[in-house]
Amino acid sequence: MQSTALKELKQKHPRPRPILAAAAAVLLLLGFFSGCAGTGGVKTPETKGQDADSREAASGTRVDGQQASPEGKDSDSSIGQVSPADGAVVPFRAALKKALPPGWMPVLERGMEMSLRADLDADGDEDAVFLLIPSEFEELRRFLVFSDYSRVGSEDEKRVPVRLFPMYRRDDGGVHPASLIDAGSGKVLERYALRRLAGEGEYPVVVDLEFSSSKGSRLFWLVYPGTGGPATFGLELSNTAHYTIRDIDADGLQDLIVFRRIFEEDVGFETYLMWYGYADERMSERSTVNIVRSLNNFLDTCREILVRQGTRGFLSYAAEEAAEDLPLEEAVVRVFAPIPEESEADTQWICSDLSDVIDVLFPRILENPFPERFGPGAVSTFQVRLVCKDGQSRLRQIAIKLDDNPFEGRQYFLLLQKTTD
Ligand SMILES: [Ca+2]
Ligand SMILES: [Ca+2]
Repeated sequence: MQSTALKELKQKHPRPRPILAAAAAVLLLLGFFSGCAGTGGVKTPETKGQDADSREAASGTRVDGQQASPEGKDSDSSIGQVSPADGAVVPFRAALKKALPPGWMPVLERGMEMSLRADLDADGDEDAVFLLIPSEFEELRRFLVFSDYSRVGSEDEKRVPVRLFPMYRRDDGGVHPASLIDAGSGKVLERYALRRLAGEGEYPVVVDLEFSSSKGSRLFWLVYPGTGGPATFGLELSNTAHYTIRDIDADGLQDLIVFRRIFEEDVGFETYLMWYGYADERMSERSTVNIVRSLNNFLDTCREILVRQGTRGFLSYAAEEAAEDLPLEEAVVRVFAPIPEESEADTQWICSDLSDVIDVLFPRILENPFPERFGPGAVSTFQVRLVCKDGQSRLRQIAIKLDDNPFEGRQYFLLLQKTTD
């Protein structure tokens, strides 16, 4: 599915969201979790992890083995008449026609009922999930129209309720529709795709939807653990929030990290990082940290330790671990590196002796200094003033690293910077 691939691409390189007035900066973020009806019939998860999209994209052939006809006609036959053991196809679309609830219609792509295909219940047979909208929204029936981001700005567009309609294939070759699942509603459906949190061929499998509106976006996941019924997970994100998906704790499962930027009287623009992860067959919130307040706290503590315990205590608290292996003087000079544009005479100088460093003045941080979509390598540099016992002082540069997993262990540390020689 080309358009699905495009959506994925758009998620990785999203267009800038419009910045709303401060009054509209109120952010609503809520996670909700609820179980859905079980799918039953669970067997050993020995699935192939192929999904319909990749295979369709690769071969131009429908997953069920049928060529998409130019007219987009569905030539499926009746339900459960053909056994997969015969090498024949499973007629998901025919089953959809028979089971379609009154008042609902499937969203189409290239004239075909759009579905995601994967072995959702891990019984060895591929299943399908169709996307339904109310019949009154017929003008949005084509995914191309429903996903058109330019509709976000239009005033009169109503939110469209969306239902997921899973269908499970059984050993007898028959197709069994499950209950409709409320996937929420939205103005523009930006993405309808499969996502595998543990990698290709592995569970959980996620049916991933994202809606957009002028106020923000809404994420809906239907999470199939491979060992039972799916669980739902949703997030409402205002325009001052966004998310990234990556394995933040390196346990092999992708995580969802949300960034919320909020103005707070005593801080400035604070940024919260919220970690949602998969455990116990569902997505749930793991941990939350803030950026600005915790960074100021870190710098305050660094200063306190330097003043009270001197440079050695300071380094062991504040600097990256490799600093322990360096001679004290070199470590100090590399943590408090010369300002690049300073003259050579200035660059080597801190104090006549390390024990003469009696204070350090850090800047007050007023907003998140790290790249919005931080990842490994998120570093921010600041100028600081080192004060010597003789009353002299010098500007130096520190490089603060936000840890790759700021939710566990220490959130920040100071990097050893390059020396000038
Ligand atoms: Ca299955
Ligand atoms: Ca993880």
